[in-house]
Amino acid sequence: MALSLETPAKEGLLLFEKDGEIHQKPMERTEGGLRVRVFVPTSPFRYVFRLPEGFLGSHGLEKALPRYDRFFHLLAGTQPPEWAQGAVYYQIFPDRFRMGRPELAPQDGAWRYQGRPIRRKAWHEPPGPEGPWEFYGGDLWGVLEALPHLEGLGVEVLYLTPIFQSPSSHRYDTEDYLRVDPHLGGEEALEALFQALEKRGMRLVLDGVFNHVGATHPWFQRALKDLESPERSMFTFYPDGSYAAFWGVKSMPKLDYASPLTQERFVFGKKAPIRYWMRLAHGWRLDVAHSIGEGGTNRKNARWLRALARAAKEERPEALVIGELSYDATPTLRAHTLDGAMHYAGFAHPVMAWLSGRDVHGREAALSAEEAWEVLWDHYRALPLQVRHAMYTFVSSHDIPRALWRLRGNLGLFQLAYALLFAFPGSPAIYYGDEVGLSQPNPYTLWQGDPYCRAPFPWDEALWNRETLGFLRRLVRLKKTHPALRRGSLLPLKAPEGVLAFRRRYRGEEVWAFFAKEGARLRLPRGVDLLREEEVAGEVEAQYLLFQPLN
Ligand code: ARE
Repeated sequence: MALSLETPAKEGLLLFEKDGEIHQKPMERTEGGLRVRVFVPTSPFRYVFRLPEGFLGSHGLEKALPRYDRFFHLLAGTQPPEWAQGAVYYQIFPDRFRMGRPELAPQDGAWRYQGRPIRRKAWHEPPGPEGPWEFYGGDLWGVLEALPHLEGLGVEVLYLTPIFQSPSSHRYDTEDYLRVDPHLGGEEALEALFQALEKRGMRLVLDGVFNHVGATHPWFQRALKDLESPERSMFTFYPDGSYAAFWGVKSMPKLDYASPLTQERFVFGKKAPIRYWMRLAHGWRLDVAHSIGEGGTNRKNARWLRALARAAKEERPEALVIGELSYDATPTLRAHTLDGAMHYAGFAHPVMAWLSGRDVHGREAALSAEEAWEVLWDHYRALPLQVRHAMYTFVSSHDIPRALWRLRGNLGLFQLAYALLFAFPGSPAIYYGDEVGLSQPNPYTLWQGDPYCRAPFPWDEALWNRETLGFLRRLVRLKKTHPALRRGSLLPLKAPEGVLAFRRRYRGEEVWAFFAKEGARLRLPRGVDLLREEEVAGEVEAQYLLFQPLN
């Protein structure tokens, strides 16, 4: 493959690791930079450039040969699909987005979940503490109906939290992987939605809950009741009769991937859901990916993530498989596993801790702009090159409190958060409702995401914040029309204290981004304020600014 580097340097060497040795290859001078062709024998392939002024690796120029974890890290073969590079997502929690067919909604008390009857709520009621028991009746027909709204916003990929048959309203405790929940409209609705998305060139990413099953799943029921059943091997039972489960939650027994039956049913078999549904979806977000197989950044975890990703790609070569990696995602992604991950530790957490002064649980977490930047920059550099633009980045999700609420309704800061999201490398995700200013119903003292961040989408347009909607539309458009924002590399930018700033660059196009919680005075050359679409130069007061220098 060809590696090139934009540099005025006249000569340079490529140094790369192979069979435990560092090999070198001279680079050729071409217009605009240096270039070298190299056979990539191993994956990951680690390399640095030797330039007259020093060694250039993922952490910038260094005087001495850097440590391996500061080499550029390339994964041969696992390229995230082209469509996922910097794509704009929209996340939907199906029970709460839109009711297309009211007759499909579960009736009050229709069944019992963990011994208690489920509840039917009216669309305008705020979610209460009974989260998983509360059903609003959103369905996939509703999502289909809402496509004009989503197209208007400009989003390209829909990510739906689980849609397969489950007894709870979040549907993370699957009862039947091969059945789209009838209350969501069943397979017929999924098929209709998929066709409609394809027609518009949009994509669909589903939530793959393959770390655990629901306790009501027949496989688990058999394992529990019949010690001789083959299903017994799929789970881990302890001598006292208890069993391994997601976070000790009994309704979510954890799958044991050492079992050939688990492997067959979730990875290799034709009916493994990850394969089976590739007919009606373009990709997967793997739930609790950091824990699949065996938790932690170890080989067993990496092995099964890799196998799952391969299974999806065997059915659909253009499939995307990203993971929910709740903590540092970089070691797992460097181990040649997935196309990307939900960027909690390297984006959502530091950004929101900086802007709100609190961590995701509401504890005091006073990060400065400089400290927040250090976290972002550190994670970015540690990511393999290919996955950087496929990272699922966000500020709100179905598991954490909504950004607007964390920022106490401060619209300026909320817009800053979203502007930063769209300016940063990755695939930005809008959590349903954020675009119209949906917040949380509970008082600020009760610091909780789930279930309060899952309020129904307000379809009464009188409740919408039009300014926020217009603002997000502009951000989406900028991401889609500026290659520097979509595909560009990330570079630091000097700025006054308290300002988080960086540059993005792609083939000659450059965008500068500035973010200051308290606002700041910036000195700029002549250029364009991309959000306000006006020329600026000299001193500018701003809380956030996406700026394109003119030369
Ligand atoms: C339910 C109730 C909760 C209650 C909980 C425990 O709703 O109020 O506290 O039970 O009894 C799903 C449902 C949840 C449900 C849960 C358990 O959506 O509503 O909670 O099942 O039944 C960590 C994990 C990460 C996980 C998050 C939630 O590492 O894998 O916590 N996320 C996935 C999904 C969830 C889903 C499940 C896992 C289970 O996205 O929606 O929950 O299938 C910081 C923290 C991390 C945390 C991360 C993200 O980084 O340090 O610990 O991740 O934020 O929140």
